[in-house]
Amino acid sequence: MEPTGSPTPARPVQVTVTGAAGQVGYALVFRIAAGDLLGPDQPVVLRLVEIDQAMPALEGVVMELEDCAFPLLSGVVATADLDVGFEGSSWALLVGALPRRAGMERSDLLGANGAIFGPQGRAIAAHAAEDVRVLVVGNPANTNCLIARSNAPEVPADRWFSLTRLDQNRARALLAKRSGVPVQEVTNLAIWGNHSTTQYPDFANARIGGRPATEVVGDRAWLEGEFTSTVQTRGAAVIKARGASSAASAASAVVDSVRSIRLPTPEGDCASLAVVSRGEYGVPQGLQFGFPVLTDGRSWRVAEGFVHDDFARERLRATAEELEAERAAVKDLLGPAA
Ligand code: NAX
Repeated sequence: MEPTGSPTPARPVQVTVTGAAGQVGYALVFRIAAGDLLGPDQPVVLRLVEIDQAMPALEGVVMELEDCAFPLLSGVVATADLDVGFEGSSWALLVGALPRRAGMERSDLLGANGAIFGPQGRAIAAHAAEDVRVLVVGNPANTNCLIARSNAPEVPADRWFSLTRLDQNRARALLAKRSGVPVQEVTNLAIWGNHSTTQYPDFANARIGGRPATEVVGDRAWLEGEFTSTVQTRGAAVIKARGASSAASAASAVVDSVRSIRLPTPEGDCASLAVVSRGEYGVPQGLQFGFPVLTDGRSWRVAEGFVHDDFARERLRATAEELEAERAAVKDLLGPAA
């Protein structure tokens, strides 16, 4: 007989991570297994997806996961088969992608990655759990997400997200450092548009200690110039310094993103996520676009009331134009839900 008063253990949630043997994957899966993603009481089964060539390395990751003896890790599935990888998945974190190689044009990169994300979208629609939510990390993340979503018309459009949280975290940290305040005092910081150098880190609507960031910083030229370009090019700066692209900070941003989707947004703040545009703020419909998002933990909406001056409007126009060009470049890969 069960001892009385013992809580019923929660059923494990299936979490899929593609590209799990890569450097973001390696920084991410241990945090998920430790309970950072879904909380300290929620057991998980990790479904790790890789390409055939990376399966031996993935086996090593699995060994290390076992060697951590995580109490919340109910099981690990390592596979190169998408149908198995997405079976019953409630969270699909699409990290795996092809890196840009020397001589590759951006359109080649879009095409090569698009060929990965169409089949993944179809496999998610066919095999994932009814409540599946998808977060795309692999670059070009917004357009890869659009490709996957458009190939999965059975999965509602509001279940698809791509990562702009790393940019938001970078921007918040930079403003906190400049102002000499703890990072949690920097709130309401939206990243608009594409996860690329055209993104707009919206300092004008951000707050520091509850006051407008523009007032606290008191240096508009720095905000429009050095601040904006530092956020936009931070990824390249990390590569230059480390000899490899952001990994631990990217994994941390994935954890933050999922938490910001499944937990209510704190009062006066917003989550930065790229979501399907329904035309908010004049953004072309159907793009996967970085917006400030508010959620109650079940459904989300784009935050209203962000004010844009000419500088901001021009930034939004440029990043929307880039995403429209990306959408045009992959039009042959888009599915029926585009
Ligand atoms: P790595 O090259 O270290 O790892 C990528 C992994 O994906 C490899 O193990 C590879 O075998 C696997 N892979 C390739 N094709 C696959 C497929 N079809 N199915 C399953 N797995 C596949 O890259 P890493 O540094 O981990 O970065 C992963 C992706 O995240 C890249 O596209 C990168 O550009 C992107 N990033 C996006 C960020 C964002 O903010 N949106 C920030 C971090 C990161 O740079």
